[in-house]
Amino acid sequence: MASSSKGLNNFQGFKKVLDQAKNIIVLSGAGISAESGIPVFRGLTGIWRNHKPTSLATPEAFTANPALVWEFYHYRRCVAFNAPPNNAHLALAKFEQDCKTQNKNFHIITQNVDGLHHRAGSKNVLELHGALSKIRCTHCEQVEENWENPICEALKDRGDPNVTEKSLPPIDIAELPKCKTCGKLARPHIVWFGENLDLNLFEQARNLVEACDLCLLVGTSSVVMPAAMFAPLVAERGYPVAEFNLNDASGQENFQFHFPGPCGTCLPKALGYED
Ligand code: BV8
Ligand code: ZN
Repeated sequence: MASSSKGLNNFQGFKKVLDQAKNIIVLSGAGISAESGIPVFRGLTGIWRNHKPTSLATPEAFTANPALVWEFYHYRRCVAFNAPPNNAHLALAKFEQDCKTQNKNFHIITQNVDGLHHRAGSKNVLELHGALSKIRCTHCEQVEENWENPICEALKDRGDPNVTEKSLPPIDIAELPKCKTCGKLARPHIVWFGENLDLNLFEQARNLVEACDLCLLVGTSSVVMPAAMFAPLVAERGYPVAEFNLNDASGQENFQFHFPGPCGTCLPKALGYED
């Protein structure tokens, strides 16, 4: 593939930069999990009973109809818990091991909540927006891991993306997941739109962004703040950003490298694991 001044498919140039870098970060979004069969976030629109995910992933939606929001997350848990990590996740997990032997720092900052980086074997992962496998008490704020599927009896056989809501019997709030500590209603431990990120996680991510000398931006439409400002920050600091996306998502001219195509193919190739 021809490379151009825009660093389009410049695998050789990227490999040189990669070999010299000492503090590498990956910023990943829903596109890295697409080849695992998980619908991308903006692609989810209309997939789940014609609801826009951005209208369900909000505290207001949960207050208004906790059962509907829990059905949405029950569906997402079913899909994510049964999805295998793909070659992009696996290549990053392998690369983390190689960085360790070469005394390089490597971290993944992900917007995804599907847990696939961990399942691929990655250790240094910051889950900026939380995780489908965690729930938090709406009363005492206790956070617990929960892989049960269904998470509660009332959600068994619910969550079908194609069914018309009206045909379903309502789920009483008392039947929804509860906190194991105080027994009150639990919610997904996920950052919804309009909610603050965990400040400690955000600070950690900011520090990694300020300290890195190479940033790989993988499978994100770069529209959700504050995660979308990280890669441009690296470029403004004068360090290389390599974007892996089906298309030229961010359109950022000051990103040094662009690898258009499925990241399950381009990323292992760029990291030198596949020809
Ligand atoms: C906050 C959990 C303050 C939920 C998520 C107006 C303007 C600007 C900002 C705002 C605004 N109004 C409100 C805001 C703030 C808002 C925001 O950004 N809204 C957007 C919609 C405009 N942000 C917030 O509310 C955040 N909170 O700002 O608080 C603060 C600030 C700093 C510090 C503390 C507090 C909270 C945002 C978190 C929302 N929660 N997730 C859930 O998942 O259920 S975000 C959600 O979108 C997902 O996590 C998802 O990961 C994320 C971003 O989407 P992408 O990952 O990029 O996915 P998308 O589908 O969009 O794109 C997929 C990409 O992959 C595409 O480019 C596609 O081409 C590519 N692709 C597809 N297949 C492949 C591929 N690439 C390679 N290979 C493939 N095979
Ligand atoms: Zn509680």
